[in-house]
Amino acid sequence: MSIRGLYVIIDPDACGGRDPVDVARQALAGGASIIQWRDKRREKGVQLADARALGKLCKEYGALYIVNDHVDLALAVAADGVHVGQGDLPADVVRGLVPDSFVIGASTNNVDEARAAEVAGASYIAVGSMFPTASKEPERTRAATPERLREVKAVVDVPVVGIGGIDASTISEVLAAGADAVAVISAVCGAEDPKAAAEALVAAFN
Ligand code: TZP
Ligand code: MG
Repeated sequence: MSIRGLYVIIDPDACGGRDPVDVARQALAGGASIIQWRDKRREKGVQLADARALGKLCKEYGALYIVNDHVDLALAVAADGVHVGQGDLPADVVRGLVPDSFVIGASTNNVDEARAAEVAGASYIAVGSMFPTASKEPERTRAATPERLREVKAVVDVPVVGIGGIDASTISEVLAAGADAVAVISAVCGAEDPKAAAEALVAAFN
């Protein structure tokens, strides 16, 4: 399974009170090829049922399943991979804990971080924030640009994922900069019709 296409991050906070598993089902029906589970609020034991349900859904749809932050939760729900930020366990440490085939995604903001993450064993590099976003706390978000993504794409061999403030009106700019995949939260989780929103984003890849 490759890192390509629409990457939808399912964050319960962004689902407008709807069941995140239902939102994920709609995203997959709309053509998402990668799903990430991201729950910044609940303890891992409390997240477990939703994280498992998402894994089952991804198998049904043949989508890649990634868990944010927590390598133990990712392994516990038999996810395909884990996504780590600059403050999480680094990719080289995670590599020592997971099977060889495990996908490790790394959040970066610039060429130096991207290079370091690749050397540490990341399977893909996310670059953000492409545009302003309300989905992440401002003090934890650093600005990047599609041009920055282009620079990263030029120096790493692993797939590059654009993230942050991407919607149907901006996705083409990120793809034109060389993104292999595009990750979104609000553009799908916050949409009235998540399936239609996913379809509109997927259409930009064709
Ligand atoms: N990392 C960088 S920006 C961001 C994350 C998790 C938030 C993406 O959410 P949205 O709603 O697609 O801007
Ligand atoms: Mg993290």
